[in-house]
Amino acid sequence: VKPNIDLGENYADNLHVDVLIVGAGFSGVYLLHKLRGAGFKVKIFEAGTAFGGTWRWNCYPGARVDSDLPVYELSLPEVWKNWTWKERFPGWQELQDYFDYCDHKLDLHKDTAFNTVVTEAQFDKKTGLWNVKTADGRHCFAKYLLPCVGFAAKRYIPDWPGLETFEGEIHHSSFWPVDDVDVAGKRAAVIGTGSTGVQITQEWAKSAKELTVFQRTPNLCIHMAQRNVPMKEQNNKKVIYDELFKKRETGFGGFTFTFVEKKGDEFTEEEANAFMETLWTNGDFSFWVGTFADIYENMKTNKMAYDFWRKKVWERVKDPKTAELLAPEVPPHPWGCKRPSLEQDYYEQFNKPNVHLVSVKNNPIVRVEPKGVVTADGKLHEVDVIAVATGFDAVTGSMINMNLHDAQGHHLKDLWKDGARTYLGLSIHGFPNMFYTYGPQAPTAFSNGPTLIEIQSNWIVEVIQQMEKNNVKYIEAKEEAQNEWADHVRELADKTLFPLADSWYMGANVPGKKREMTCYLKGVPAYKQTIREKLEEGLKGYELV
Ligand code: N01
Repeated sequence: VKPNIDLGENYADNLHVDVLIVGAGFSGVYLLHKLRGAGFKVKIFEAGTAFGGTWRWNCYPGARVDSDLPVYELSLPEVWKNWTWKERFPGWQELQDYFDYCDHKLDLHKDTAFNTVVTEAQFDKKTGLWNVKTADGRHCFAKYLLPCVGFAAKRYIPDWPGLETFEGEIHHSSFWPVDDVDVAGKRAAVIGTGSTGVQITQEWAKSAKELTVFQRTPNLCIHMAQRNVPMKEQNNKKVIYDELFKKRETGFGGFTFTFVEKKGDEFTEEEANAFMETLWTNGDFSFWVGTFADIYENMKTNKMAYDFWRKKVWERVKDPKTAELLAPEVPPHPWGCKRPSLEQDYYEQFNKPNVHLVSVKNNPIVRVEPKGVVTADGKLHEVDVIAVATGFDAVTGSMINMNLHDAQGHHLKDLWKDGARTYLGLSIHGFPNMFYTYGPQAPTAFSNGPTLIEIQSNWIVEVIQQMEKNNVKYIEAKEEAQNEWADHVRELADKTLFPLADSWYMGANVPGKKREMTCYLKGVPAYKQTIREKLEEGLKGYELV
């Protein structure tokens, strides 16, 4: 059957598969392996040149993951059994090696087309097929389309006038040159102090002649207890890996730890300090998503964490003015309601004479000139190299970027102009037979990646298998069910302190973007239970044709 939508030049020569996956990061790799194993004809289209998704693009200096091993890897024994990491929090090079190893073990490349950018996709209800077009004019027809494009595929660069006139070297962190950028003997600038800006600062402060860090909002960073993990230690622990991979699905944030049951005011001051000290010593995200039960609901508890954190920073920064900019007395937002970064020696960098912190909170960057960056006070900050670490049109931007159209031809961008609407953070009404991972209205920003990705992917595989068994042509999320889910996601957020922060979680980092919570805030275990229930109740909320 030929779809009646703009066929390729020769339909018969086009690619025909059961499942087309877009993106070759954790989700794409896992889904390809699982679906192929279940007997489906599957292909991946990947814009980049190798496996790894975000870890191929974001190869800026110091890029490393904030989840410790072994939770930040796939639970596939054929991969983890003989794979050894070097560091507790692996860097981008190691992660790239890991993905190459996945390819080696799982033979992924034979079903992956690299350098393949999806430019348009639409489902045809008559044929029950997706028609997917690529930048180089290819077409693929697939019964199922799985966008696995992550939450950070669309970079955000402020529209500073004069950006193109800069005479030095300038790069956004997510489009970093593979050959890196040498700042030795140069004047460098980092714009933005999110997780990316913090990591670049830590590196460049050690090699640049001068480094200027432009900070709009301080990052409330947690200390990372980084260390080398000997192979023997990892191998000894592998006997409990299966157990750990199950356990990470029970933690709110997809980690093996979770919030304690006690609220802040159920601790004495002494107990609370001792508790926070223990979490701090862990040097991981337990200080963020393994802490007081009510930290994101109760301002008093939240402030207790902030004050503890602030003291830790002040102990490390010598100049009080700089310390006040990095860790102000009045919190810039409730603690943890913007993504905290894990840092190793970020704060110490500001004690160096070659490192300058410029607050652009009340004195914003107004333009870029050939010689550098100009702030509102008229000052030209002369630099040779700029790292633009201004983040992403996060969570919703990745899929909008794919130019997806619903079955009637509406662009996803228009459908979401007043806010994202999804069902279960997996499907969208009007987009039959499409399931996405690690995107809007799922725990995404609040979950360790591989944990959520596996939960969602296992669900997707099961749904596809059920559909094929029952000869279902297509499945589509019902509009009422979608509205209910979208409202639920918002209501959950409204009970918390998260809407008080101007974060990318809230879409607040991109001018003009609808301000709303983009992710599901009830935690990974509740999410897993809910999506499983819908499946077991006969795919409640979906229409099956
Ligand atoms: O982006 P961000 P990111 N003038 O949006 C500033 C993951 N990640 O790339 O806070 C001046 O967090 C902006 O200021 P403000 C992780 O989930 C993980 O750093 O909006 N500054 C902010 O400081 C992370 O959260 C890892 O006031 C401007 C920065 O740019 C997510 O990716 C590593 C500005 C953007 O920070 C995104 O992180 C890296 C302007 N006009 C990333 N516009 C690890 O696991 C924006 N900013 C370690």
